Parts: sequence; C-alpha cells; structure tokens
Amino acid sequence: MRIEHAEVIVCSPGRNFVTLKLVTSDGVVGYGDATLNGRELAAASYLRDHLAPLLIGRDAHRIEDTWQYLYRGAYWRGGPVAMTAISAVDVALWDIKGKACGLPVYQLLGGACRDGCLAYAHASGRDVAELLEAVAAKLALGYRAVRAQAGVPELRKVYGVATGSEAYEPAARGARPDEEVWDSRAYLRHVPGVFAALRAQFGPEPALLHDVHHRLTPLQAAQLGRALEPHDLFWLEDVTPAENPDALRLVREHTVTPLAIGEAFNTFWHCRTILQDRLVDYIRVKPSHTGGISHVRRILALAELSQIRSGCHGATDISPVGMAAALHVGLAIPNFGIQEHQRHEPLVDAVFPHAYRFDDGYLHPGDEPGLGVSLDEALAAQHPYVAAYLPVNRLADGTMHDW
Ligand code: CS2
Ligand code: MG
Repeated sequence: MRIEHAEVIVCSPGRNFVTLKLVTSDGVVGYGDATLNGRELAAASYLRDHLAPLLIGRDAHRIEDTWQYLYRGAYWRGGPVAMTAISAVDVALWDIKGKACGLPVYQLLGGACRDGCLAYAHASGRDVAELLEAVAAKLALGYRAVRAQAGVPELRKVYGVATGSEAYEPAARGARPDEEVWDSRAYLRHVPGVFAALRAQFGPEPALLHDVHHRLTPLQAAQLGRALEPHDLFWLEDVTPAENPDALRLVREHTVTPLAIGEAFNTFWHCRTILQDRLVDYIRVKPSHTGGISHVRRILALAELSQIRSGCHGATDISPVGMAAALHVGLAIPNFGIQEHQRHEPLVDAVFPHAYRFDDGYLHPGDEPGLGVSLDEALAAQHPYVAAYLPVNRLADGTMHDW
C-alpha cells in the first residue's frame, strides 16, 4: 500500500487549521493535524514543499521508518515547524493503518486501559462572580475538572479570560498580534483569593486547574504554588518559561502543588530533564506538535517510569484530528492523567465530522477504524485562511514579557 497523494488543506472555519491528507494506492485516506497557532503557513509550507514530495511512493504501513526518515534524515532537526509537520505525517499514517486493519487506532496501541479519558473544560471570568458562574456552567455540563482563569482588577485584559459572552479563543484575527499589559505582582495578589472563592462555592470535589502561561520567575512561581496549597489544585500549569526546565527545580523545592508543563515542547529532548528529575507531575505533550502518535507514545512511556501522567494540550488550535489522536493515545496508555477539552465551535465540528464524544466528564475516541475523523473539503474551502495571532505581552513600561 503506497502513498499516492499528499495534500495540505488550510482552512479557517472561525479559526485556522492546517490538515494533511494522504491517499494510498488502495484509496485509503488518512488525516493529520499540522496547525501551528499564529505560524500556520510555515508548517503548511514545510509539509507541502519539503515533506509531501518525499512521501509519494513510500509504503504507508512503515510508520516508524517514515518518522525516522523525516526526523533523522533532516540535518535541521526539531523545532516547532518541522515537528508539527512530521506530527501530521505520523498521525495520518496511523489513521491509514487503522482504516486498513479495520480497527480504531487505540486498538493498535495495545487496546483500552480505561473506559474514557477524564476531560477538563475551560472556565473564565472578568471578575470572580463571572468566573463562579462559568465554572458552575461547566460542572452542569458534566465536567469533573475545570480550568479556572480570572481577570485581575489592575489589568485591562488577561490572556485566557473571555472578554464577553463568546467562548474564549486564544488567537485573534488581524495582521498583527494584540498587545496586552502584564503585572506579575498584581496577578500574584489576586489568584489565591480566586481559588479560595471557588472552593468556598464548589467544595472539595471538583478538580480545579490553573494556567500561568509561562509568566513567572521561579521564586514567584514557588510563592504562587505555596499560596494555592490550601485550595488543592489538580495542577498549576506552565509557571515558568518553557525552554528552561531548570527553573522548575526551585519551584519544586518550595511547593507541593502539582505542576504541569509541555504544550510548547516539540521533542523528547525538551522533556528529558523534567522526566528524569521528576520536575512536574503532568506532561502536556500531544500528537499534534510533539512528533505525532509515535513520538508522544515514547515520551509518555518514559514518563510512566517517573510516575508522571499525561495531560495533553487540547486548546481550540488542536484540530479535531489532533484531538482524536490525543484521545486514542490517552485511552491506551497506562499513565493517562487528564485531557484538555476546549470545545470547538459547531462550524469546526461540521468541517471535521468526528466519532469522539464527551459523556459525563469523560471523552472517548469512538470505535470507527482509524482516528474516526474526516474532513468536509467543500465546507472547508468556503472558509479560507485568515491571518490570526496569539497576543504579545508587555509590562506597563513597554518591556516585552514572557507568556
Ligand atoms: C493554553 C492555550 O490551552 C492552554 O493551556 O495555554 O491557550 C495556548 O496558549 C494555545 O493553545 C497556544 O496555541
Ligand atoms: Mg496552557
């Protein structure tokens, strides 16, 4: 079964997605997600101009060999653009293998280790009252775990907080990124009170998560972790900048609040120190940006040896193809932790009809052969690419800040 056709489809049904479509000599179609938020066209070009021509004629069943060929074969290894492109090829080939065998991908990965994947929803509010309402709404939908983000009184706008009645979307359409103003001290003063209010309202049972978006120094992160200990967080995410795992050592020494990191990692080499030294409790690598199902599976197998669990990134920029891939892995690994579930808009679900489903707090990938996701190409074509960016973050004096 040879790969005969490789096509990159860029569409924007409300937000941008890059999808790889592979077709074999037997007519089997496989999809992979290559969406790189705010840098979509770079990943699309890497795939279209550099990888697609290499794929034509290859044996579609040789998933691992193709991964090695694209990763080791390139002198310039790693990085988000290349790894997102390789991820898409790998995921599309698992989709094809599943369809060729008549089995859902999770069966090829060893079969289900659980009945469903615990999911966490997003809730946010410009103030605490609005956040309490948002969390209550997610619990009413059946979620047992909720990520809570709140506006900070001194700050006009905070990343991760919806600005109106519409669902929160990380990237904004426009030729340039929005600029936000950040103040770590104001944020640190505010957050512990937010979680005290959440526990007072909802009691000890719901799992509560919080995302810091890489904005703190190690000492500030340690202070926050400690201040949140009485409120029993499921995890505190991305407390310090992602590229420096050593920053987490100091945080770890001073707090027992569970930590998560990894949504911006693209290979095992970003994870090595963290896994070896057990610097976090949850690792957020996912098939879409971290080398596909093949590479994520390896990282999570190593994570298991350190008692670290998965917590796959599942924001709206992970397409339904990427979500399905994460769910097949999540169902099959022994050390699954939790799956982020920032729901897509109905138009996105219409462009990518899928078998995965949410029920009573858990996601299940479904039992269709392959990933269980298809692409309505005619509908996708009605929604062409629109430039959109994640915001940038400055301090009050104009200095650029991490996020
Ligand atoms: C966030 C995302 O979901 C998360 O945890 O950190 O909003 C993230 O910033 C975007 O997915 C980046 O593309
Ligand atoms: Mg995050």
